[in-house]
Amino acid sequence: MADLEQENENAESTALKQLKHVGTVAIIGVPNVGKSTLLNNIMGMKLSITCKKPQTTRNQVRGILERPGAQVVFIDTPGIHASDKKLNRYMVQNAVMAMEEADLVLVLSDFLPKSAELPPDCDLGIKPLLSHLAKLSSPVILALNKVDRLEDKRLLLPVMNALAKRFNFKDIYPISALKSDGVEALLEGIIANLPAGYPLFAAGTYTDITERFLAAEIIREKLMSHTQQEVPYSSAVTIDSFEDKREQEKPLVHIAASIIVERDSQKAIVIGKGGSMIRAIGTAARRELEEMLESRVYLDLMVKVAEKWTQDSSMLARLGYFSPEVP
Ligand SMILES: Nc1nc2c(ncn2[C@@H]2O[C@H](COP(=O)(O)OP(=O)(O)OP(=O)(O)O)[C@@H](O)[C@H]2O)c(=O)[nH]1
Ligand SMILES: [Mg+2]
Repeated sequence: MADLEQENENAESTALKQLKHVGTVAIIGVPNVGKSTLLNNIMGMKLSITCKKPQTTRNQVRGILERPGAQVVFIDTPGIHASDKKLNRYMVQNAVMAMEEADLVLVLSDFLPKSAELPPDCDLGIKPLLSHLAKLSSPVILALNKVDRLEDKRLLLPVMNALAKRFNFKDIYPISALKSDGVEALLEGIIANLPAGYPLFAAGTYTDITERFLAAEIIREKLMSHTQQEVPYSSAVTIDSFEDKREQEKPLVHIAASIIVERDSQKAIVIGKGGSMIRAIGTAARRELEEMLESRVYLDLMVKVAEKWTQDSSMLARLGYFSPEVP
């Protein structure tokens, strides 16, 4: 008991100790520029799913980075884009809210220069963001991602100088989130721009997402990569049961999940000929879940139709996509 009291006291005193640099950093950009890849790279683990198709991330995903004297809460957000669909409006609202509440905004762009001259109409491919950025009072840092694709790296410096003159960014960093290039310099720049403060999360906390949420997301990632056209954008995944038997002699996690689509025709695609597609999705998801959960995994997948769920507020809320801002 005395030990426990001592432990609580220690935890409290750690929480009450000011750090030199503390804050939330919203990672913002249009779809597909590599925001989730960057969060995973910073955290050294997969917290957020990624895909070569756009509009992958739908919720805020937090990764909490601890460095000596610093705690940084990175928030991965959905790509900002224009759409009338309720699900998409929820996604964009989610990103805008994260940006407005952040202590620092990290804008990610995959603009890569083709010559040393910055074209006069260059908007860095971030036009959908510009009106939101104009309203912010917090510092905004730009990272040019995917520089591993740039053949002539000598173009970077003159173009970054021109960008610094044209846009009001606090700093500009070239990075490759995929190859881990320039990320450390970016982190140092971010941390230097955060004020002193009390930790926002208890020491040792590295995320706010649950294994259950990540399991659903990993299934959705495999679904997105295996299917085409509208199916990835008409699908959601729910975890119906998550039986954790990792404590037993032969560790096992039994997951039952449903893939929700909007139409019977989409259900047929997800199931595939003789069940071939759902088997492929299930196998890919199970392999990754086994690695993540460090256990054998039994995965039961069902496919269900919920007509027009991407347009239906109550269905969206039931699937975890709820925002008071999107009626
Ligand atoms: N070559 C290269 N590809 C990258 C890099 N970073 C991300 N990608 C790829 O770009 C694609 C999109 O990456 P995501 O991390 O899912 O992008 P996102 O910005 O989170 O996308 P949304 O969630 O849809 O807004 C994936 O195929 C990534 O592998 C990079 O530094 N270099
Ligand atoms: Mg993403």
